[in-house]
Amino acid sequence: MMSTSELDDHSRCIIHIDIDCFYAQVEMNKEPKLRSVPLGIQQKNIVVTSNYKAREFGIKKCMLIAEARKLCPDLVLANGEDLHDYRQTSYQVTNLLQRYSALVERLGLDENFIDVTTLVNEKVKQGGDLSVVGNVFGESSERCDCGCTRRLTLCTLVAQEIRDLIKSELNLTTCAGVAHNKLLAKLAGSRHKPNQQTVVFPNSALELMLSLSSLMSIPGIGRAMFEQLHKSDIKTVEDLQNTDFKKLETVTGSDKAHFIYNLSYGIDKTPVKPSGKPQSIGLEDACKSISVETEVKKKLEQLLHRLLVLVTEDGRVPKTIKLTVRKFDKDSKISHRETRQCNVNPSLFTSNQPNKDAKIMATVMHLFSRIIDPKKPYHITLLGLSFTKFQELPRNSIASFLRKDLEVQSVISIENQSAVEDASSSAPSTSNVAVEVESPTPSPKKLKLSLVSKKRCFREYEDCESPSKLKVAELCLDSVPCPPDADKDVFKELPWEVQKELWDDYKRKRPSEIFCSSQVKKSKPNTLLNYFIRNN
Ligand code: DCP
Ligand code: MG
Ligand code: MG
Repeated sequence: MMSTSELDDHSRCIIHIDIDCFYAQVEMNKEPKLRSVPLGIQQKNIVVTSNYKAREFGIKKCMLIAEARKLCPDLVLANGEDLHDYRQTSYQVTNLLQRYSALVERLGLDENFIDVTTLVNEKVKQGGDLSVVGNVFGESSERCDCGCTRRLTLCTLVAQEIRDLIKSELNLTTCAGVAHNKLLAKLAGSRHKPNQQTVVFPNSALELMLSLSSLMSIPGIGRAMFEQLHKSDIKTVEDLQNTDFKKLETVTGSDKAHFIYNLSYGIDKTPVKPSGKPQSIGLEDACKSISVETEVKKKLEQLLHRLLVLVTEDGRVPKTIKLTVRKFDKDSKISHRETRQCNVNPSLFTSNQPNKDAKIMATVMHLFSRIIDPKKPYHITLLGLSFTKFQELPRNSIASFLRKDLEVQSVISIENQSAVEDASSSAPSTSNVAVEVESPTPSPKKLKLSLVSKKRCFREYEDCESPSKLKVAELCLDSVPCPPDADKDVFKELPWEVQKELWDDYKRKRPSEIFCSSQVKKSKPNTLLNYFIRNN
Protein backbone atom coordinates (compact mmCIF):
# COMPACT_ATOMS: atom_id res chain seq x y z
CA MET A 1 0.00 0.00 0.00
CA MET A 2 1.18 3.50 -0.83
CA SER A 3 2.15 5.48 2.25
CA THR A 4 -0.10 8.53 2.82
CA SER A 5 3.04 10.67 2.94
CA GLU A 6 3.56 10.02 -0.77
CA LEU A 7 0.32 11.87 -1.52
CA ASP A 8 0.70 14.61 1.04
CA ASP A 9 3.52 16.12 3.02
CA HIS A 10 3.31 15.29 6.73
CA SER A 11 6.37 17.13 7.91
CA ARG A 12 4.64 19.94 9.78
CA CYS A 13 3.17 20.05 13.29
CA ILE A 14 0.27 22.47 13.55
CA ILE A 15 -1.86 23.28 16.57
CA HIS A 16 -5.15 25.14 16.34
CA ILE A 17 -6.32 26.76 19.55
CA ASP A 18 -9.87 28.03 20.06
CA ILE A 19 -10.94 29.66 23.31
CA ASP A 20 -14.06 28.15 24.88
CA CYS A 21 -17.13 30.44 24.92
CA PHE A 22 -14.71 33.30 24.52
CA TYR A 23 -16.69 36.46 25.36
CA ALA A 24 -18.43 34.61 28.19
CA GLN A 25 -15.11 33.54 29.75
CA VAL A 26 -13.83 37.12 29.61
CA GLU A 27 -16.97 38.32 31.40
CA MET A 28 -16.76 35.51 33.97
CA ASN A 29 -13.14 36.41 34.69
CA LYS A 30 -14.20 40.01 35.30
CA GLU A 31 -17.11 38.92 37.48
CA PRO A 32 -16.51 35.42 38.94
CA LYS A 33 -20.08 35.23 40.31
CA LEU A 34 -21.22 34.74 36.72
CA ARG A 35 -19.52 31.35 36.61
CA SER A 36 -22.32 29.70 38.50
CA VAL A 37 -25.19 31.04 36.38
CA PRO A 38 -26.29 30.51 32.78
CA LEU A 39 -24.72 33.52 31.05
CA GLY A 40 -25.47 34.96 27.64
CA ILE A 41 -23.50 37.70 25.91
CA GLN A 42 -25.82 40.22 24.35
CA GLN A 43 -25.21 42.37 21.30
CA LYS A 44 -28.30 44.34 20.22
CA ASN A 45 -31.11 41.78 20.35
CA ILE A 46 -29.09 38.61 19.98
CA VAL A 47 -27.05 36.31 22.19
CA VAL A 48 -23.70 36.11 20.38
CA THR A 49 -22.41 33.41 22.68
CA SER A 50 -23.11 31.90 26.08
CA ASN A 51 -21.29 29.95 28.75
CA TYR A 52 -21.59 26.16 28.76
CA LYS A 53 -24.15 26.28 31.60
CA ALA A 54 -26.47 28.24 29.34
CA ARG A 55 -25.79 25.89 26.44
CA GLU A 56 -27.29 23.06 28.51
CA PHE A 57 -30.64 24.83 28.03
CA GLY A 58 -30.24 24.71 24.27
CA ILE A 59 -29.00 28.25 23.84
CA LYS A 60 -27.08 28.64 20.60
CA LYS A 61 -24.86 31.35 19.17
CA CYS A 62 -26.76 34.17 17.48
CA MET A 63 -30.10 33.26 18.99
CA LEU A 64 -32.63 36.05 19.55
CA ILE A 65 -32.75 37.22 23.17
CA ALA A 66 -36.46 36.50 23.34
CA GLU A 67 -35.97 32.95 22.14
CA ALA A 68 -33.09 32.36 24.57
CA ARG A 69 -35.19 33.67 27.46
CA LYS A 70 -37.92 31.20 26.59
CA LEU A 71 -35.45 28.33 26.77
CA CYS A 72 -33.84 29.61 29.93
CA PRO A 73 -35.85 32.13 31.96
CA ASP A 74 -32.96 32.53 34.44
CA LEU A 75 -30.50 33.48 31.75
CA VAL A 76 -28.22 36.30 32.90
CA LEU A 77 -27.18 38.68 30.15
CA ALA A 78 -23.96 40.66 29.93
CA ASN A 79 -23.58 43.36 27.32
CA GLY A 80 -20.88 42.43 24.84
CA GLU A 81 -21.04 45.39 22.48
CA ASP A 82 -17.78 46.93 23.60
CA LEU A 83 -15.10 44.61 22.23
CA HIS A 84 -12.26 46.27 24.09
CA ASP A 85 -11.69 43.62 26.74
CA TYR A 86 -12.15 40.78 24.25
CA ARG A 87 -9.54 42.28 21.94
CA GLN A 88 -7.14 42.81 24.79
CA THR A 89 -7.49 39.21 25.99
CA SER A 90 -7.23 37.98 22.42
CA TYR A 91 -3.83 39.61 21.97
CA GLN A 92 -2.68 38.34 25.35
CA VAL A 93 -3.35 34.80 24.16
CA THR A 94 -1.50 35.36 20.87
CA ASN A 95 1.47 36.87 22.72
CA LEU A 96 1.63 33.87 24.97
CA LEU A 97 1.62 31.48 22.02
CA GLN A 98 4.51 33.37 20.47
CA ARG A 99 6.69 31.93 23.23
CA TYR A 100 6.42 28.58 21.44
CA SER A 101 6.95 29.65 17.85
CA ALA A 102 7.30 32.75 15.71
CA LEU A 103 4.73 31.20 13.39
CA VAL A 104 1.47 32.20 15.06
CA GLU A 105 -1.47 33.15 12.89
CA ARG A 106 -4.54 34.80 14.34
CA LEU A 107 -7.93 33.85 13.03
CA GLY A 108 -10.65 36.10 14.36
CA LEU A 109 -10.47 37.03 18.01
CA ASP A 110 -10.41 33.64 19.69
CA GLU A 111 -8.42 31.36 17.38
CA ASN A 112 -4.77 30.92 16.53
CA PHE A 113 -2.73 28.50 14.47
CA ILE A 114 0.76 27.71 15.72
CA ASP A 115 3.35 25.90 13.67
CA VAL A 116 5.52 24.13 16.26
CA THR A 117 7.46 21.96 13.80
CA THR A 118 10.86 23.26 14.91
CA LEU A 119 10.14 22.72 18.57
CA VAL A 120 8.78 19.21 17.95
CA ASN A 121 11.74 18.22 15.77
CA GLU A 122 14.04 19.15 18.63
CA LYS A 123 12.01 17.01 21.00
CA VAL A 124 12.05 14.10 18.53
CA LYS A 125 15.83 13.93 18.92
CA GLN A 126 15.44 13.40 22.65
CA GLY A 127 13.87 9.94 22.15
CA GLY A 128 11.89 8.00 24.78
CA ASP A 129 8.47 6.31 24.82
CA LEU A 130 5.46 8.42 24.18
CA SER A 131 1.70 8.30 24.31
CA VAL A 132 -0.88 10.73 23.00
CA VAL A 133 -2.36 13.31 25.35
CA GLY A 134 -6.07 13.90 24.77
CA ASN A 135 -8.45 12.49 22.19
CA VAL A 136 -7.50 10.78 18.94
CA PHE A 137 -9.86 11.23 16.02
CA GLY A 138 -10.83 8.22 13.90
CA GLU A 139 -11.40 4.51 13.85
CA SER A 140 -8.23 3.63 12.02
CA SER A 141 -5.26 2.42 14.04
CA GLU A 142 -3.10 2.31 10.92
CA ARG A 143 -0.27 4.80 11.11
CA CYS A 144 1.92 6.36 8.46
CA ASP A 145 5.61 5.46 8.63
CA CYS A 146 7.15 8.79 7.61
CA GLY A 147 7.80 9.84 11.23
CA CYS A 148 4.63 11.90 11.52
CA THR A 149 3.16 9.56 14.13
CA ARG A 150 5.90 10.38 16.59
CA ARG A 151 5.91 14.05 15.68
CA LEU A 152 2.17 14.49 16.09
CA THR A 153 2.22 12.52 19.34
CA LEU A 154 4.87 14.88 20.67
CA CYS A 155 2.78 17.74 19.37
CA THR A 156 -0.10 16.67 21.62
CA LEU A 157 2.23 17.12 24.60
CA VAL A 158 3.10 20.61 23.40
CA ALA A 159 -0.59 21.42 22.88
CA GLN A 160 -1.37 20.34 26.45
CA GLU A 161 1.48 22.45 27.79
CA ILE A 162 0.25 25.50 25.86
CA ARG A 163 -3.31 25.03 27.08
CA ASP A 164 -2.10 24.66 30.66
CA LEU A 165 -0.16 27.89 30.31
CA ILE A 166 -3.18 29.78 28.92
CA LYS A 167 -5.19 28.49 31.86
CA SER A 168 -2.63 29.37 34.49
CA GLU A 169 -1.68 32.79 33.12
CA LEU A 170 -4.98 34.03 31.72
CA ASN A 171 -7.52 31.77 33.41
CA LEU A 172 -9.03 30.69 30.10
CA THR A 173 -9.92 27.18 28.99
CA THR A 174 -9.36 26.30 25.35
CA CYS A 175 -9.74 23.53 22.82
CA ALA A 176 -6.87 22.41 20.63
CA GLY A 177 -6.61 20.46 17.41
CA VAL A 178 -3.33 18.82 16.40
CA ALA A 179 -2.51 17.76 12.84
CA HIS A 180 0.01 18.14 10.03
CA ASN A 181 -1.95 20.95 8.37
CA LYS A 182 -4.20 23.85 9.33
CA LEU A 183 -7.40 22.44 7.90
CA LEU A 184 -7.22 19.18 9.84
CA ALA A 185 -6.02 20.89 13.03
CA LYS A 186 -9.00 23.24 13.00
CA LEU A 187 -11.49 20.50 12.26
CA ALA A 188 -10.03 18.13 14.83
CA GLY A 189 -10.11 20.75 17.59
CA SER A 190 -13.86 21.20 17.30
CA ARG A 191 -14.50 17.47 17.83
CA HIS A 192 -14.35 17.48 21.61
CA LYS A 193 -15.47 20.57 23.52
CA PRO A 194 -15.00 22.33 25.87
CA ASN A 195 -11.53 22.25 27.44
CA GLN A 196 -10.20 19.29 25.46
CA GLN A 197 -7.81 18.50 22.67
CA THR A 198 -7.86 16.13 19.71
CA VAL A 199 -5.20 14.89 17.34
CA VAL A 200 -5.87 13.58 13.85
CA PHE A 201 -3.23 11.36 12.25
CA PRO A 202 -2.91 11.47 8.45
CA ASN A 203 -4.51 8.04 7.99
CA SER A 204 -7.73 9.38 9.50
CA ALA A 205 -7.82 12.56 7.41
CA LEU A 206 -10.27 11.16 4.86
CA GLU A 207 -12.55 9.87 7.59
CA LEU A 208 -12.58 13.33 9.17
CA MET A 209 -13.42 15.02 5.89
CA LEU A 210 -16.19 12.58 5.07
CA SER A 211 -17.71 13.04 8.51
CA LEU A 212 -18.53 16.68 7.75
CA SER A 213 -22.23 17.25 7.33
CA SER A 214 -21.90 20.08 4.85
CA LEU A 215 -19.38 21.65 2.50
CA MET A 216 -19.83 24.81 4.54
CA SER A 217 -18.09 23.03 7.41
CA ILE A 218 -14.85 23.12 5.44
CA PRO A 219 -12.93 26.23 6.48
CA GLY A 220 -12.03 27.82 3.17
CA ILE A 221 -15.42 27.27 1.59
CA GLY A 222 -17.55 30.31 2.29
CA ARG A 223 -21.19 30.92 1.52
CA ALA A 224 -20.63 32.24 -2.02
CA MET A 225 -18.51 29.22 -3.02
CA PHE A 226 -20.95 26.88 -1.28
CA GLU A 227 -23.84 28.27 -3.32
CA GLN A 228 -21.85 28.11 -6.52
CA LEU A 229 -21.06 24.44 -5.91
CA HIS A 230 -24.60 23.69 -4.83
CA LYS A 231 -25.95 25.01 -8.13
CA SER A 232 -23.68 22.56 -9.91
CA ASP A 233 -25.03 19.72 -7.80
CA ILE A 234 -21.89 19.44 -5.69
CA LYS A 235 -23.48 19.21 -2.28
CA THR A 236 -21.38 16.99 -0.05
CA VAL A 237 -17.70 16.43 0.59
CA GLU A 238 -18.03 13.13 -1.22
CA ASP A 239 -19.60 14.91 -4.23
CA LEU A 240 -16.65 17.28 -4.30
CA GLN A 241 -14.12 14.44 -4.11
CA ASN A 242 -15.86 12.64 -6.97
CA THR A 243 -16.42 15.66 -9.21
CA ASP A 244 -14.66 15.59 -12.53
CA PHE A 245 -11.83 18.08 -12.04
CA LYS A 246 -12.38 19.71 -15.44
CA LYS A 247 -16.00 20.35 -14.50
CA LEU A 248 -14.93 21.80 -11.17
CA GLU A 249 -12.56 24.16 -12.96
CA THR A 250 -15.40 25.53 -15.04
CA VAL A 251 -17.42 26.15 -11.88
CA THR A 252 -14.82 27.86 -9.69
CA GLY A 253 -11.82 28.66 -11.88
CA SER A 254 -8.60 26.71 -11.91
CA ASP A 255 -6.84 27.96 -8.76
CA LYS A 256 -9.86 27.61 -6.52
CA ALA A 257 -10.69 24.23 -8.01
CA HIS A 258 -7.26 22.90 -7.00
CA PHE A 259 -7.55 24.42 -3.57
CA ILE A 260 -10.99 23.09 -2.64
CA TYR A 261 -10.45 19.74 -4.34
CA ASN A 262 -7.39 19.26 -2.11
CA LEU A 263 -9.34 20.40 0.93
CA SER A 264 -11.98 17.76 0.31
CA TYR A 265 -9.23 15.16 0.71
CA GLY A 266 -7.85 16.83 3.84
CA ILE A 267 -4.87 18.29 1.99
CA ASP A 268 -3.97 21.88 2.88
CA LYS A 269 -0.56 23.24 2.03
CA THR A 270 -1.15 26.79 3.24
CA PRO A 271 1.52 27.94 5.68
CA VAL A 272 0.88 29.41 9.11
CA LYS A 273 1.39 33.08 8.32
CA PRO A 274 2.55 35.12 11.29
CA SER A 275 0.04 37.85 11.97
CA GLY A 276 1.59 41.20 12.61
CA LYS A 277 -0.30 43.97 14.25
CA PRO A 278 -3.61 44.75 12.57
CA GLN A 279 -3.38 46.86 9.42
CA SER A 280 -6.15 49.06 10.66
CA ILE A 281 -7.78 49.73 13.99
CA GLY A 282 -11.38 50.69 13.72
CA LEU A 283 -14.79 50.75 15.29
CA GLU A 284 -18.25 50.85 13.75
CA ASP A 285 -21.63 51.46 15.23
CA ALA A 286 -24.88 50.67 13.48
CA CYS A 287 -27.80 52.89 14.39
CA LYS A 288 -31.48 53.10 13.48
CA SER A 289 -31.32 56.44 11.71
CA ILE A 290 -29.37 59.60 12.31
CA SER A 291 -30.34 62.68 10.39
CA VAL A 292 -28.99 65.63 12.36
CA GLU A 293 -25.41 66.74 12.62
CA THR A 294 -25.36 67.08 16.42
CA GLU A 295 -26.19 63.39 16.70
CA VAL A 296 -23.58 62.47 14.13
CA LYS A 297 -21.02 64.41 16.11
CA LYS A 298 -22.02 62.81 19.38
CA LYS A 299 -21.77 59.31 17.94
CA LEU A 300 -18.44 60.00 16.29
CA GLU A 301 -17.07 61.52 19.49
CA GLN A 302 -17.97 58.34 21.35
CA LEU A 303 -16.36 56.20 18.67
CA LEU A 304 -13.24 58.34 18.60
CA HIS A 305 -12.88 58.24 22.35
CA ARG A 306 -12.91 54.42 22.35
CA LEU A 307 -10.70 54.26 19.29
CA LEU A 308 -8.04 56.40 20.94
CA VAL A 309 -7.88 53.93 23.82
CA LEU A 310 -7.27 51.11 21.35
CA VAL A 311 -4.60 53.05 19.49
CA THR A 312 -2.80 53.91 22.70
CA GLU A 313 -2.75 50.24 23.62
CA ASP A 314 -1.51 49.28 20.17
CA GLY A 315 1.42 51.63 20.59
CA ARG A 316 1.85 52.68 16.96
CA VAL A 317 1.36 56.21 15.69
CA PRO A 318 -1.51 56.51 13.19
CA LYS A 319 -1.02 58.36 9.94
CA THR A 320 -4.47 58.26 8.40
CA ILE A 321 -7.99 58.41 9.69
CA LYS A 322 -10.93 57.00 7.77
CA LEU A 323 -14.59 57.77 8.21
CA THR A 324 -17.26 55.33 7.05
CA VAL A 325 -20.87 56.37 6.62
CA ARG A 326 -23.67 54.06 5.61
CA LYS A 327 -26.51 56.04 4.05
CA PHE A 328 -29.99 54.80 3.52
CA ASP A 329 -31.73 56.01 0.42
CA LYS A 330 -35.46 56.20 1.11
CA ASP A 331 -36.46 56.19 -2.55
CA SER A 332 -34.45 53.22 -3.70
CA LYS A 333 -34.57 51.60 -0.24
CA ILE A 334 -30.90 50.79 -0.64
CA SER A 335 -28.12 51.37 1.85
CA HIS A 336 -24.61 51.99 0.74
CA ARG A 337 -21.34 52.79 2.40
CA GLU A 338 -19.05 55.67 1.61
CA THR A 339 -15.65 56.31 3.07
CA ARG A 340 -13.26 59.24 3.09
CA GLN A 341 -9.84 59.36 4.58
CA CYS A 342 -7.06 61.84 5.16
CA ASN A 343 -3.81 62.16 7.04
CA VAL A 344 -3.68 62.98 10.73
CA ASN A 345 -0.94 64.85 12.44
CA PRO A 346 1.26 62.24 14.15
CA SER A 347 2.33 64.67 16.86
CA LEU A 348 -1.18 64.44 18.28
CA PHE A 349 -0.36 60.90 19.30
CA THR A 350 3.19 61.36 20.44
CA SER A 351 2.59 64.17 22.87
CA ASN A 352 0.18 64.94 25.66
CA GLN A 353 -1.84 67.33 23.59
CA PRO A 354 -4.65 69.16 25.33
CA ASN A 355 -8.00 68.74 23.54
CA LYS A 356 -6.61 65.93 21.43
CA ASP A 357 -10.12 64.52 20.85
CA ALA A 358 -11.47 67.89 19.74
CA LYS A 359 -8.62 68.42 17.35
CA ILE A 360 -9.09 65.04 15.69
CA MET A 361 -12.86 65.59 15.67
CA ALA A 362 -12.34 68.70 13.54
CA THR A 363 -10.73 66.46 10.91
CA VAL A 364 -13.44 63.84 11.26
CA MET A 365 -16.21 66.38 10.78
CA HIS A 366 -14.41 67.73 7.77
CA LEU A 367 -14.42 64.23 6.27
CA PHE A 368 -18.09 63.99 7.14
CA SER A 369 -18.83 67.15 5.18
CA ARG A 370 -17.24 65.52 2.16
CA ILE A 371 -19.67 62.62 2.29
CA ILE A 372 -22.85 64.32 3.45
CA ASP A 373 -24.30 67.60 2.32
CA PRO A 374 -25.85 68.92 5.55
CA LYS A 375 -28.30 71.09 3.64
CA LYS A 376 -30.04 68.07 2.18
CA PRO A 377 -31.94 65.51 4.28
CA TYR A 378 -30.02 62.34 5.07
CA HIS A 379 -30.46 59.05 6.91
CA ILE A 380 -27.38 57.46 8.32
CA THR A 381 -27.55 53.89 9.56
CA LEU A 382 -23.92 53.29 10.45
CA LEU A 383 -20.89 55.33 11.39
CA GLY A 384 -17.37 54.00 11.55
CA LEU A 385 -13.97 55.41 12.34
CA SER A 386 -10.63 53.76 11.82
CA PHE A 387 -6.95 54.49 11.71
CA THR A 388 -5.68 52.86 8.57
CA LYS A 389 -1.99 53.56 8.27
CA PHE A 390 0.69 53.70 10.86
CA GLN A 391 3.88 55.62 10.85
CA GLU A 392 7.18 54.05 10.00
CA LEU A 393 10.40 55.83 9.39
CA PRO A 394 11.18 55.87 5.68
CA ARG A 395 14.41 54.04 4.94
CA ASN A 396 17.26 56.06 3.48
CA SER A 397 15.37 59.28 3.90
CA ILE A 398 17.14 62.49 4.76
CA ALA A 399 15.34 62.42 8.07
CA SER A 400 16.74 58.99 8.88
CA PHE A 401 20.19 60.14 7.82
CA LEU A 402 19.98 63.01 10.26
CA ARG A 403 18.54 60.74 12.88
CA LYS A 404 21.60 58.54 12.79
CA ASP A 405 23.71 61.57 13.45
CA LEU A 406 21.60 62.43 16.44
CA GLU A 407 21.76 58.91 17.78
CA VAL A 408 25.50 59.16 18.07
CA GLN A 409 25.30 62.43 19.98
CA SER A 410 22.65 61.46 22.43
CA VAL A 411 22.77 57.86 23.53
CA ILE A 412 24.63 58.35 26.76
CA SER A 413 22.84 61.32 28.16
CA ILE A 414 19.25 60.14 27.89
CA GLU A 415 19.68 56.43 28.30
CA ASN A 416 17.61 56.13 31.44
CA GLN A 417 14.59 58.02 30.30
CA SER A 418 11.47 56.06 29.56
CA ALA A 419 9.61 55.87 26.31
CA VAL A 420 6.64 57.50 27.98
CA GLU A 421 8.62 60.57 28.75
CA ASP A 422 9.88 60.65 25.20
CA ALA A 423 6.39 60.58 23.90
CA SER A 424 5.29 63.43 26.06
CA SER A 425 7.87 65.97 24.97
CA SER A 426 6.09 68.47 22.84
CA ALA A 427 6.61 68.07 19.15
CA PRO A 428 6.51 70.69 16.44
CA SER A 429 3.11 70.39 14.91
CA THR A 430 4.16 70.12 11.31
CA SER A 431 7.41 68.34 11.84
CA ASN A 432 8.35 66.02 9.07
CA VAL A 433 10.88 64.20 11.19
CA ALA A 434 9.36 60.77 11.26
CA VAL A 435 8.90 59.04 14.58
CA GLU A 436 9.73 55.39 14.52
CA VAL A 437 7.41 53.58 16.85
CA GLU A 438 7.68 50.01 15.76
CA SER A 439 9.88 48.21 13.35
CA PRO A 440 8.91 44.58 12.69
CA THR A 441 11.47 43.03 15.01
CA PRO A 442 13.53 45.79 16.51
CA SER A 443 16.56 44.78 18.45
CA PRO A 444 16.35 46.27 21.93
CA LYS A 445 19.29 48.47 21.12
CA LYS A 446 17.80 49.87 17.95
CA LEU A 447 14.53 50.61 19.61
CA LYS A 448 16.18 52.53 22.35
CA LEU A 449 18.16 54.54 19.87
CA SER A 450 15.14 55.56 17.89
CA LEU A 451 13.31 56.69 20.99
CA VAL A 452 16.28 58.63 22.17
CA SER A 453 16.66 60.38 18.87
CA LYS A 454 13.01 61.28 18.82
CA LYS A 455 13.29 63.09 22.08
CA ARG A 456 16.39 64.77 20.95
CA CYS A 457 14.84 66.09 17.76
CA PHE A 458 11.87 67.59 19.46
CA ARG A 459 13.62 69.05 22.39
CA GLU A 460 16.19 70.67 20.20
CA TYR A 461 13.48 72.20 18.12
CA GLU A 462 11.97 73.76 21.21
CA ASP A 463 15.18 75.12 22.58
CA CYS A 464 16.55 76.28 19.25
CA GLU A 465 20.02 76.21 20.71
CA SER A 466 22.00 75.93 17.55
CA PRO A 467 21.15 76.56 13.95
CA SER A 468 22.03 73.07 12.85
CA LYS A 469 19.71 71.55 15.42
CA LEU A 470 16.87 73.79 14.37
CA LYS A 471 17.09 72.56 10.82
CA VAL A 472 16.26 69.00 11.70
CA ALA A 473 12.73 69.82 12.70
CA GLU A 474 12.34 72.32 9.92
CA LEU A 475 12.20 69.61 7.30
CA CYS A 476 8.57 70.35 6.78
CA LEU A 477 6.43 71.30 3.86
CA ASP A 478 5.00 74.75 3.24
CA SER A 479 2.92 75.85 6.16
CA VAL A 480 -0.58 77.01 5.42
CA PRO A 481 -1.86 80.28 6.93
CA CYS A 482 -4.77 80.02 9.29
CA PRO A 483 -7.95 81.70 8.01
CA PRO A 484 -8.85 84.50 10.47
CA ASP A 485 -12.24 82.94 11.23
CA ALA A 486 -10.76 79.57 12.26
CA ASP A 487 -9.61 78.54 15.72
CA LYS A 488 -5.81 78.72 15.52
CA ASP A 489 -5.17 75.86 17.92
CA VAL A 490 -7.48 73.50 16.14
CA PHE A 491 -6.27 74.60 12.72
CA LYS A 492 -2.68 73.94 13.68
CA GLU A 493 -3.48 70.30 14.31
CA LEU A 494 -5.30 69.64 11.08
CA PRO A 495 -3.59 67.62 8.36
CA TRP A 496 -1.86 69.67 5.72
CA GLU A 497 -4.39 68.79 3.02
CA VAL A 498 -7.28 69.89 5.20
CA GLN A 499 -5.52 73.11 6.18
CA LYS A 500 -4.91 73.78 2.52
CA GLU A 501 -8.51 73.08 1.62
CA LEU A 502 -9.79 75.42 4.34
CA TRP A 503 -7.41 78.12 3.30
CA ASP A 504 -8.28 77.75 -0.39
CA ASP A 505 -11.91 77.84 0.55
CA TYR A 506 -11.36 81.03 2.50
CA LYS A 507 -9.41 82.53 -0.38
CA ARG A 508 -12.17 81.70 -2.82
CA LYS A 509 -14.73 83.40 -0.64
CA ARG A 510 -12.76 86.52 0.18
CA PRO A 511 -9.95 87.07 -2.32
CA SER A 512 -9.79 90.86 -2.01
CA GLU A 513 -9.41 90.77 1.75
CA ILE A 514 -6.43 88.50 1.55
CA PHE A 515 -4.49 90.67 -0.76
CA CYS A 516 -5.23 93.81 1.25
CA SER A 517 -4.80 92.50 4.73
CA SER A 518 -1.54 93.18 6.43
CA GLN A 519 -2.35 90.48 8.97
CA VAL A 520 -2.12 87.64 6.53
CA LYS A 521 1.30 87.34 5.10
CA LYS A 522 2.29 84.91 2.43
CA SER A 523 3.91 82.07 4.25
CA LYS A 524 7.55 81.48 3.69
CA PRO A 525 8.06 77.89 2.70
CA ASN A 526 10.52 75.81 4.65
CA THR A 527 11.78 73.70 1.85
CA LEU A 528 14.60 71.24 1.76
CA LEU A 529 16.41 73.66 -0.50
CA ASN A 530 16.27 76.34 2.19
CA TYR A 531 17.68 73.91 4.61
CA PHE A 532 20.74 73.21 2.56
CA ILE A 533 21.33 76.81 1.60
CA ARG A 534 21.13 78.03 5.17
CA ASN A 535 23.27 75.24 6.39
CA ASN A 536 26.11 76.06 4.09
N1 DCP B 1 -19.03 35.71 18.00
C1 DCP B 1 -19.81 36.71 17.46
N2 DCP B 1 -20.71 36.41 16.49
C2 DCP B 1 -20.84 35.16 16.04
C3 DCP B 1 -20.05 34.12 16.57
C4 DCP B 1 -19.14 34.43 17.56
O1 DCP B 1 -19.68 37.87 17.85
N3 DCP B 1 -21.71 34.89 15.09
C5 DCP B 1 -18.08 36.04 19.05
C6 DCP B 1 -18.51 35.54 20.39
C7 DCP B 1 -17.62 34.39 20.68
C8 DCP B 1 -16.39 34.67 19.87
O2 DCP B 1 -16.82 35.43 18.76
O3 DCP B 1 -17.34 34.30 22.06
C9 DCP B 1 -15.66 33.43 19.41
O4 DCP B 1 -16.47 32.65 18.53
P1 DCP B 1 -16.57 31.10 18.65
O5 DCP B 1 -17.35 30.63 17.49
O6 DCP B 1 -15.25 30.48 18.89
O7 DCP B 1 -17.51 30.88 19.90
P2 DCP B 1 -17.17 30.77 21.43
O8 DCP B 1 -15.72 30.91 21.69
O9 DCP B 1 -18.04 31.70 22.16
O10 DCP B 1 -17.66 29.31 21.78
P3 DCP B 1 -16.94 27.92 21.55
O11 DCP B 1 -16.74 27.36 22.92
O12 DCP B 1 -17.93 27.13 20.77
O13 DCP B 1 -15.67 28.15 20.81
MG1 MG C 1 -14.27 29.76 20.75
MG1 MG D 1 -13.68 30.46 17.43
